[in-house]
Amino acid sequence: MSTAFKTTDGVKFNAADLRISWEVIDNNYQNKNEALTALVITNSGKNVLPAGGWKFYFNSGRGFTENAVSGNAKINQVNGDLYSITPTAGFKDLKPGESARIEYVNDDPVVNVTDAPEGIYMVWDEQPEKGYSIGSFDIKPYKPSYAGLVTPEIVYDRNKTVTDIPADQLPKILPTPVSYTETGGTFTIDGKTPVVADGAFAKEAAYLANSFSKILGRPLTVSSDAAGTGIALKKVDGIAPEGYELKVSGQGVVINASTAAGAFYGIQSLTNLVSPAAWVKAEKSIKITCVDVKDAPRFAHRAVMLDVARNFQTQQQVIKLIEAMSLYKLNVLHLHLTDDEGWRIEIPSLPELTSVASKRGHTLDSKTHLPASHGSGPDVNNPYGSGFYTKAEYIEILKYATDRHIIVIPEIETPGHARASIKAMDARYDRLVAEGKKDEAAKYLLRDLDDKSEYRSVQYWNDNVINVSLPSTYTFVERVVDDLIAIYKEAGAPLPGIHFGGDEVPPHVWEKSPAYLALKASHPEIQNTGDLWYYFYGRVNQILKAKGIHLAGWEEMALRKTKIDGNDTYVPNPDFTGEHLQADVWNNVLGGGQEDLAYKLANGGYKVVLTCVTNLYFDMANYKSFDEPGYYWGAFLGIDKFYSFIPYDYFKNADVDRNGAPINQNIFLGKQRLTDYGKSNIIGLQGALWAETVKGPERMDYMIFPRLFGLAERAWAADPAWATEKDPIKAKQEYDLAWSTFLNVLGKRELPRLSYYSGGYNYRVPKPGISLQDGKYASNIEFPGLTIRYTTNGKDPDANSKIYTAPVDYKGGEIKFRAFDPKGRGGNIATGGEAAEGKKQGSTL
Ligand code: TNX
Repeated sequence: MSTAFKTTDGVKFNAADLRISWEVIDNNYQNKNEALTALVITNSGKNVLPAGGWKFYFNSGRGFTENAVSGNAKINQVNGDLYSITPTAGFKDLKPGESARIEYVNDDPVVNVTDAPEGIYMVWDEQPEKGYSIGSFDIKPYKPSYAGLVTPEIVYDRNKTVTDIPADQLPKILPTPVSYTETGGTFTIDGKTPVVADGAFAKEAAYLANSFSKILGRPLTVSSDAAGTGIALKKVDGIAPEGYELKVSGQGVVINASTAAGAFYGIQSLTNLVSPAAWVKAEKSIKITCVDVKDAPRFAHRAVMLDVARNFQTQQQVIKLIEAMSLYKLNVLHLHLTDDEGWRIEIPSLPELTSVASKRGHTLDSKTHLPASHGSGPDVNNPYGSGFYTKAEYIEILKYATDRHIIVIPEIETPGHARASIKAMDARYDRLVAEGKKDEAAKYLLRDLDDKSEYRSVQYWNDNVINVSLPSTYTFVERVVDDLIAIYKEAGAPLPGIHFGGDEVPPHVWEKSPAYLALKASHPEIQNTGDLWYYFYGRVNQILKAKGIHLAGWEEMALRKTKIDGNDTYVPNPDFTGEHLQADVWNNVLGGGQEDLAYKLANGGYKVVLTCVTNLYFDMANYKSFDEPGYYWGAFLGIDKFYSFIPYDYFKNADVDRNGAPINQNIFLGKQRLTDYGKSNIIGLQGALWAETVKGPERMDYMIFPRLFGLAERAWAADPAWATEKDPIKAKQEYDLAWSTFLNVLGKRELPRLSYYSGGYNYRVPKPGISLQDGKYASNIEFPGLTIRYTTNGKDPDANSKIYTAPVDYKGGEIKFRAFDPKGRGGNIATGGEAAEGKKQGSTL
């Protein structure tokens, strides 16, 4: 995209000549708990930036006061997270080499880098439909001093409780099997070891033979000779579905299972027994520790939700996720394929869904593509803003997942969070109207053209809710469902359920829609717009039921809003119990009042997938620190939150609120606990990666790994002793030992494996902890086994810096510690000593 534009008064200015940086000036401006921040705009070109006649656009999930404190600009919200900044009379011509500052107030203090504006671009008033990329944007380092800040010193104290356990004493299968015994000795697998499989497990045998080629440089041979020794896959009745028995002895490997899924998990456990080093380069043979394992999962539904709508992820990246999920025995991939900011799957009958709504770039009307969001910028070729899976690509994903016993649940978000669908169907309407086909045009329309209702969604959109009173909405739903069924059929993939969203519909929607008023007049059960909710999901459920598919949704789908003593409350909607509706329940924000929602719904008869924001949200930041990316509206989520989650009693070890402050246990008084009947309705667990802040594959890996191990452990392994132990002291001792073992397994086995497995994952390498004691700097790391390196010359440690082995004499100046994975990939840096500004010590940035 060109960046030069000539204005009518002859001024030529190239937006690429602008360098913009953002900085925090005062994080508690005028003691109002608001942040004063600045955009510093530098003209690095040879021409003058005129004082006016242009705007900047940018994205942010935050709110701002309209007038810049610096008196030279106005900030206006456009829609959703898109804002414009218009220079006012106070903005002067910016000559080459000069900088200007726009200082403005943010409604909330800045917590981390995710709070910075993003995707700034420029638009000239005379050419409003065209956006120009600026030259560069950067975030100035900032050292906050807010409550709850996690410093490297605090990290040090936390890591201190982790004992270092020698690698040979660690269990070699994760998630933890029901029973696991090392029986002594090893068995050697080489290129000649045959795989001998029961006919029912032919596919699994082929998978095993192929997957070992990455370790041995050639695939294993599959033999039907039942007498041969090697790796035997045997069908044995009486083993739990998905369960298996694995025996490795000097004579060979035997995997018994009653189902193909069970045989597959036996294979994955065998793969897990292989030393992580085997993935670095192929060897002629590998030794496997002899074990006796009996295993079966705790929950049938072990899911990861991936949002590819907010920011796109490639097919390749989804396949990589499937690889890791299957190794650690997760079996459901819930793909959030549509939202306000994008539609990501080709639906052959409705081409505008992708030709228009899979693209983002500068636009004033969303007619050919959607607007910039989450920093995707003016250019429709941005790889995170734009993109979709063709039917063929999606089929490949499905086949890949099916071979690994993973079900892919598509999510079509309705009726809220649906701007992409609405705009696509508007574009289809416009096209057919222009062709003179008015009736055909309205067939799939998702909004009432005469609706004058005004609303703003939680994420500030004013036009993102499908009108559920229109018959065309149901024609659309059925069309999409039929196309999805055809796609899954062609892939040979199961489609037990479709997720229809049901998240966050704002107040005042539909109120002034003639279509709604007409529906209400003919349907006595519809008294107000709230009742439309049950009407809509009732109809969607009927559409799906007729096709043998169950309806899944976010919690609101299963709720009926009512009042108690005049206050709003929710009860499980009795209309749908008995319909086997699957509710993914996320809201248990501590102190928010809905802590028991998941238990209420399970007790009330809904099939519940625990997707608790306090313990299972991958998009939340790991902890409170400026350099740790991610949202934090629900909680800060270190891997300990995933690991320590107690599915049947998650109140039990809830300790801190979303600000990291200790919670008052009284918030659980009067809350529903899970009944035995309710337990039978908890079908599983789901970790969720929402993607507003996730641009590109590296960040996706960073947010998911290694927290995924905590999820896998809780979804698969039996209830650990510490979760049910009544004596708190004993429970704590049990927990501490289990936690240390888990972290050592990660640091010494699974993270080194992930560095190479399937091309390698960009998992989060944590910042080391540091502590100054008696003139020496000590350092430690959350995952014992990762290498810590340090420098004392002010430079950032790299893969060649000195390795930390014992406390380092401190003689003044800056000292920097950084952990590395086996490939030499470094994490965030812990800086000790006198930092550049003369502060005593703290984290970088
Ligand atoms: C809430 S949790 C949402 C999503 C956002 C997410 C960001 C839920 C069902 N809705 O739309 O992406 O927060 O954390």
